[in-house]
Amino acid sequence: MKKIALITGISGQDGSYLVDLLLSKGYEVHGIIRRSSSFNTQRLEHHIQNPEVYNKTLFLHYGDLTDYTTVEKLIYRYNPDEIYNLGAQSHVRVSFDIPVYTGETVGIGSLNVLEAIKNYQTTTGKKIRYYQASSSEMFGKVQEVPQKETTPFYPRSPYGCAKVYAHYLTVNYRESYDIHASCGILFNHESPRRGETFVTRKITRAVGRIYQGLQKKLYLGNLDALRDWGFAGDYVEAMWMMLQQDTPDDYVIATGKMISVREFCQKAFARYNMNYEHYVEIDEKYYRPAEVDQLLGDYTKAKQKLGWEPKTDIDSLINMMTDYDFELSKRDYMIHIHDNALNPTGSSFPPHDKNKKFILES
Ligand code: NAP
Ligand code: G4F
Repeated sequence: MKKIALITGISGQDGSYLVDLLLSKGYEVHGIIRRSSSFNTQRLEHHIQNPEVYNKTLFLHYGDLTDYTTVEKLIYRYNPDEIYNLGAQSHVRVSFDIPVYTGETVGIGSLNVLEAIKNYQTTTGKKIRYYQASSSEMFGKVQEVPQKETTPFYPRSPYGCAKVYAHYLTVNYRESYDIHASCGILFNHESPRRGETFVTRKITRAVGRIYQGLQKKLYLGNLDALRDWGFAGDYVEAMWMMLQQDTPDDYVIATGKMISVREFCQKAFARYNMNYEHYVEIDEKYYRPAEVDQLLGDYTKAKQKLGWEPKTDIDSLINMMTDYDFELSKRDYMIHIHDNALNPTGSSFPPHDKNKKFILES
């Protein structure tokens, strides 16, 4: 029988890759999207435009994690076998600006889903398997290197603190109410679908735009931070694998290798024969009140118990993202030419100013 999955955060990077995976496995997929004044479903467009898929095996529902009734209503209406809780205000720097909202989506949002599952299981006797998107950001000021499932947490941001809360809630609901709930402690994972204010995508977008003359400089914060970066497409497979186990558990998902933001820049610019030192400048506004200096994951448990291993190394990831964004920058260039032709006085909105900082925040 066809399995049914419910995904929160379906319009995000991971949500979109997970949809690709679950549809390819024959699932019926339901996702919660937020009402927005502008489009927020671009990452799902390839499915939305497919009449064989949209509203046949993929269904989108308006809702919000902070609204308990959203989650409860969808669970009772669609009886999902699996719930993947990926929704979050997921930007660490922004969590310092909006700590309360971050706590509400990441922390209370997860509690809403767990409570709804508990109540559903109690009243119907049916079981739902739950995936919690835990984060390596919980390790924060790392207490050992590399980090594994038993490494103590030391979060360094409102986001990290909220993720720790959601992580322990998941463990507690598993132990208290016999819920098949697993936490994936995922280290940074990236892709051409990564949000453009996360550092990797900010860099790969800039490479193409600088090459096309659409941008002069790339302004970044701490270049010395070290991260264990993997490919999002590989990581959603691990999420699915966790929910196929007889016993729920928590797993670190990582590549076991880390490089600095500086080295990432060097590799991405070098892909198009450019020296990053000519283009990258520091803007202190991108520094964080407390930084996570390094993250390096040990995925031994996932390898042994799930049979999961990363398939994409850092060089392949950088090339994938840089090449994708290079093509995007060609499109940007054509739009720029077109706008200038339509309005040679340059008074168009938005203005194309080469000296303007391209991305405004984070
Ligand atoms: P993302 O691209 O930022 O996507 C976040 C998703 O959450 C979006 O669909 C967003 O909707 C949705 N969302 C935000 N607030 C919501 C709310 N109040 N109610 C319902 N949905 C809400 O994040 P991602 O990279 O895919 O990450 C997925 C999950 O894994 C997140 O929980 C993140 O914290 C966690 N995680 C990510 C990484 C990583 O490196 N990517 C590592 C560890 C853990 P909109 O599209 O409308 O904004
Ligand atoms: O790309 P980032 O913003 O990712 P960060 O903070 O590591 O968080 C991501 O990974 C977590 C897993 O560990 C997730 F839980 C979280 O949701 C998110 O997906 O920043 C990476 C590093 C940081 O040290 C930051 O200080 O890059 C440094 N950085 C330097 N300049 C910058 C910039 N980060 C951003 N976003 N923008 C900059 O201009």
